Amino acid sequence: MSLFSRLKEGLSKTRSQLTSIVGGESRFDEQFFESLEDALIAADVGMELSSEIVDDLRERIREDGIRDTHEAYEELKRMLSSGLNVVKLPEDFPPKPWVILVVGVNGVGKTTTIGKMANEMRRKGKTVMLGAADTFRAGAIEQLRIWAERTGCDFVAQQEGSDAASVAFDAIEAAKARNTDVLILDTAGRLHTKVNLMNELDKIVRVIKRNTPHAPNEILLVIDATTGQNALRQVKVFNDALGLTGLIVTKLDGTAKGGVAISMTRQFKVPVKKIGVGEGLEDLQDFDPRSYVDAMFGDL
Ligand SMILES: Nc1nc2c(ncn2[C@@H]2O[C@H](COP(=O)(O)OP(=O)(O)O)[C@@H](O)[C@H]2O)c(=O)[nH]1
Ligand SMILES: [Mg+2]
Repeated sequence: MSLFSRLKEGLSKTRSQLTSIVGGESRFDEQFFESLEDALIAADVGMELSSEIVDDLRERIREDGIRDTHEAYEELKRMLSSGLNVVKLPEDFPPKPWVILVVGVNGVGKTTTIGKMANEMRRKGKTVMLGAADTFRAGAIEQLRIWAERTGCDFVAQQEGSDAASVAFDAIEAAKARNTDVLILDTAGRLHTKVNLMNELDKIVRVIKRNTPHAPNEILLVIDATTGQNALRQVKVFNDALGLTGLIVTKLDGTAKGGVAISMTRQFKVPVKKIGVGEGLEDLQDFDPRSYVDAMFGDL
């Protein structure tokens, strides 16, 4: 399957919800705009942003003399994708090691996404090390070890309950010693309190920086698309605490809420760099706004 068809399949629920709400409107009147706004809200674009987008569209329609629902829908897609930037993870990783810290609440898909990213980088011929800085549960360490084996990566871990920053330190030292291209660090999504978690993550960042001033090169927050608008809250909390370089939106397969990728980028100016469209090794893609918007909206 091509990347676009996989994306299209992933976003099919969002798309069919959107087109079924808007598609019934053949007349080009107030009702059309109301349906459109409802559809955007249902797809999780967010209340405020949805009404802003529809207002912008009305204005554009007036200026350009657009006269039917199909043309208006195409214009909407153009507007949305031009407002989003393409920001990819770099293909080359000087200076070594390129350190990626992956953060996010429990169950969003951090460890799985790390496996997928590692797979992609290995395919491009990079040497990759995975560091198990989620020391909260033994299961989490084991899960990452399995991904390291599957993808042919080096693996660094300590025992369950050990200091996460110390694992990060060990891993970065090992990556330097082996001249590894990329080090990806997994982290916990839940500790006894949220304050504990943010302190732990902050400590990991400080320990990495002190050891290797150019690192961490990326701090990526993983967001589960099915979470709904609470995702925005997560972006705010992690971004305020750590200063994110990018977002990864997972579980876009089988959710009707693909709009979350749009509302997050608009609100926080933190780019979506990768999207997850399934549980398999290959189910990770770059975020390309035009393809994303096309797959999400389809044709009316
Ligand atoms: N459908 C789907 N499931 C995913 C995706 N990414 C992760 N998952 C699943 O989400 C669950 C939690 O993933 P995990 O990586 O353990 O999350 P973590 O707690 O953030 O490390 C697992 O069952 C994964 O297979 C995705 O893109 N699509
Ligand atoms: Mg995990």
